[in-house]
Amino acid sequence: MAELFEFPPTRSNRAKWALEELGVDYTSRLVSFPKQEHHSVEYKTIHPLGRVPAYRTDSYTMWESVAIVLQILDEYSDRGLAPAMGTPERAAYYQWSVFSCAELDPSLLDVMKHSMHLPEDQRVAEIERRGRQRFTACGAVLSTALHHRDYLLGTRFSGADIVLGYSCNWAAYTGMLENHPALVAYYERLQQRPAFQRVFSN
Ligand SMILES: N[C@@H](CCC(=O)N[C@@H](CS)C(=O)NCC(=O)O)C(=O)O
Repeated sequence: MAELFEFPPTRSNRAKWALEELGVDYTSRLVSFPKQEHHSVEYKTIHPLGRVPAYRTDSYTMWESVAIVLQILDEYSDRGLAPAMGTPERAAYYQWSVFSCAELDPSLLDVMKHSMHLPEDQRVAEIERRGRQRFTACGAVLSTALHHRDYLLGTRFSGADIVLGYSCNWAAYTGMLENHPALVAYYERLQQRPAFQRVFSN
């Protein structure tokens, strides 16, 4: 059976959401950060950097939250959460999925660390400021993309919404989502999904 190595509510929730949307039979393997299990020699045979998520099946082991989402949705392509290869919809699907982890996640991490998580004497106001600035620019781009659209690909929910939806959850936690009403409305739609509720209520 497939195994998800996770520590909610971190980025492992992206992979978990995809599994829950599809109803995949999987086993959750909790990797406790407080117990430093992610730094154990054993866990580093699963993820060499000691991070979550990681995903293991009978035939492969992989890590990187977005890559896991895209892989799982391709394995269940009949479920329609991943557009067909080579289509314009697939182009948008790749674009927004990579945009979320390459542009949004780093800015969210900077703001979270330098305004919330690091001890005060280690926080750098300039890093926080630049993170907020970068998120604001990305939020404006997303607001335009989502104008008159329920989801990134239009009326159809896809894996790109799982990837971005996790970033929205993170942005709400840092207090940055509320400056972008279109993103707030989009995130509210995602929160209605039973799979989202199963993942984020724990
Ligand atoms: N780009 C990676 C980031 C993975 C990552 O940094 N995960 C964090 C939790 S959100 C983690 O495991 N941190 C533990 C550590 O770095 O020690 C992904 O999206 O999977």
